Amino acid sequence: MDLRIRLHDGKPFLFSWMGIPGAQLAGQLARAGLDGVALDLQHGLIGMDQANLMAAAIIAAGKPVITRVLWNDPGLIGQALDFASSVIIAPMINSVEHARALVKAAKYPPLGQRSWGGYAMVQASGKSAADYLKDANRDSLVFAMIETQEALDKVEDIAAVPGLDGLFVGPSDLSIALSKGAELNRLSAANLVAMKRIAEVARAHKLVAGAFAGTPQIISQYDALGYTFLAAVTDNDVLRMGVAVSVQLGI
Ligand code: 3PY
Ligand code: MG
Repeated sequence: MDLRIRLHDGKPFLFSWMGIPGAQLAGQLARAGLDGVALDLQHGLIGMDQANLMAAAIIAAGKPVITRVLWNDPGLIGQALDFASSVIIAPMINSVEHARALVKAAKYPPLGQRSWGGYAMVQASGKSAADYLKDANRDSLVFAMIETQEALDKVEDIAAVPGLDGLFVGPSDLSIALSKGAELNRLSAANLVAMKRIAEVARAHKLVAGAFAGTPQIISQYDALGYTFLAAVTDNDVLRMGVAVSVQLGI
């Protein structure tokens, strides 16, 4: 699958979102039918030593690895790309400077200054090192998280940063920011207004619009606003709901 073409084809791309470490679980989720698996290295409990094993299990199942890095830091972004993440999501991108630093860390020259090294990514691509380098800026996609008032104020300028591939809304943080700390509500009225605008800005700049959703109801509301790259369900919720359903059925 050509991920860049797939992410721009306008159809929903739904992925699971993992915070629990473990390659077995990652492989199972990758085979469970969604389009990809995200590793949450910001708020999940996954360290780099587990993340690379989980990435290998996801790739072995034929799915792309999406990594939400701990922070917009060139070392962390480089490691996530080296263990063969196809998509980087960076939290709290609040300015043009943050977005430029993100692209600089994630793309090779001439777009950025990604450092060469590590071979998991070359092996996972099935290409020679030279061909991996040739295609890397196209095949490794970078999303800037929009989840603060500052980011919202600057979203047009952030979206215009060359080399960025998408905007990814963190609707929990966004709702906290827009309510000045009063509310955690991924579907708040203020969120929906802001998210409609963010999706329009993304479209105007030919960027993919993504967001953390987490439930079928939220997926359909964000889908209606123009979001196609959606975190659909978390590992924690799969376990919690699985237990609840099993108990109801008396299994
Ligand atoms: C948010 O909603 O703030 C996120 O970062 C996604 O989990
Ligand atoms: Mg967040």
